[in-house]
Amino acid sequence: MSESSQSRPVKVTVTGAAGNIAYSLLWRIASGDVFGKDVPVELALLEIPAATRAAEGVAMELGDSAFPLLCGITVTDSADTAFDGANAAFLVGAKPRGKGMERADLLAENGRIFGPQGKAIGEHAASDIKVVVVGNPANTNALIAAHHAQDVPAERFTALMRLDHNRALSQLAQKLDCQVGDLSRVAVWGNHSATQFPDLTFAEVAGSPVDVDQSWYTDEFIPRVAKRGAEIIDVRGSSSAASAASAAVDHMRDWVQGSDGWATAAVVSDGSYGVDEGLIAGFPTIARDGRYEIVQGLELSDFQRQRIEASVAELRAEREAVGDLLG
Ligand code: NAX
Repeated sequence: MSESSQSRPVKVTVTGAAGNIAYSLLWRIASGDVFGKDVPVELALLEIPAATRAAEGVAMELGDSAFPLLCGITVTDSADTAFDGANAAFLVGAKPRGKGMERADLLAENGRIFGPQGKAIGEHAASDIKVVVVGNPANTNALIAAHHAQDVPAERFTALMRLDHNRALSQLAQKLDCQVGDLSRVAVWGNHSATQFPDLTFAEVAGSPVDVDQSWYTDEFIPRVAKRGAEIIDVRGSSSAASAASAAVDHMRDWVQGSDGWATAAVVSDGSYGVDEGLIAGFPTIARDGRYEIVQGLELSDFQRQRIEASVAELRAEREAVGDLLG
């Protein structure tokens, strides 16, 4: 990490280490894509007991990849061990929605995972810990983890909305027939769910305002980005994994090394733009000096305010549903 000396390894915890996303993510971390090409990495892989053997297999393959920067791997089912001394954590493992499960049950089941993991982070992680929650419902899981991590500032807990951001960039680049790298000032507000608001109001292509017709924007672009996860499942036959891992790499790399302009991250709200203080919501952010800062001073239209409010209302309802875990 930027604040560590280059010879000291950064300690990184990944939960859900035997799962699909981790199978891409771990290789990117070990190759130096997140913390820098000259920063050694020590990995701690956390799994449930039934999957630790599979995680051992993942660790064997990581070893077989002979990464010069990878200087140690621990596989464990103990959160206390996994987060011991951690400088960064990717909380990927989560309880999937079972058949007939209500959203409130899903929230509660995941609360039972993210509460104890937050507590273990508070008790054992390094003082510079940075956490990104990937496991769904990511925003509220991050809220629960932050609540249980005593003495860790809430801004160290974030949730992944960079995949939504990247999906928005990709759709817009296809529409404008330009390169993703030509685009800037795109953001996704709210929850990592179908209520999210991918916002092109401030978007620029090669430094000039983006001009797209309103019906494409509201009837095609917004729903397509918001429901892209379901589209991938339909076409690929399983959920987004490599793209989610890649977005998690982008999220943590920018947090540690700084972003190139705007990037979307779900961070703890300071009350900006009418988003209730304390909720973990997607905002336009800029990462610098090891912090995600919410872009301030944007003038919002009624349309933007309504879209943001619809997603924030869902986050508020999720927070209420897990109220007993936040008491
Ligand atoms: P998998 O089911 O392939 O892997 C999940 C792994 O987590 C399993 O190996 C399981 O044993 C483990 N696990 C469960 N509970 C655990 C616990 N308490 N401690 C440690 N490990 C635990 O799922 P995968 O495809 O990797 O997806 C992981 C999560 O990411 C899911 O919740 C998924 O919904 C979420 N996603 C989030 C995205 C985002 O942008 N925020 C996009 C992709 C993905 O949908």
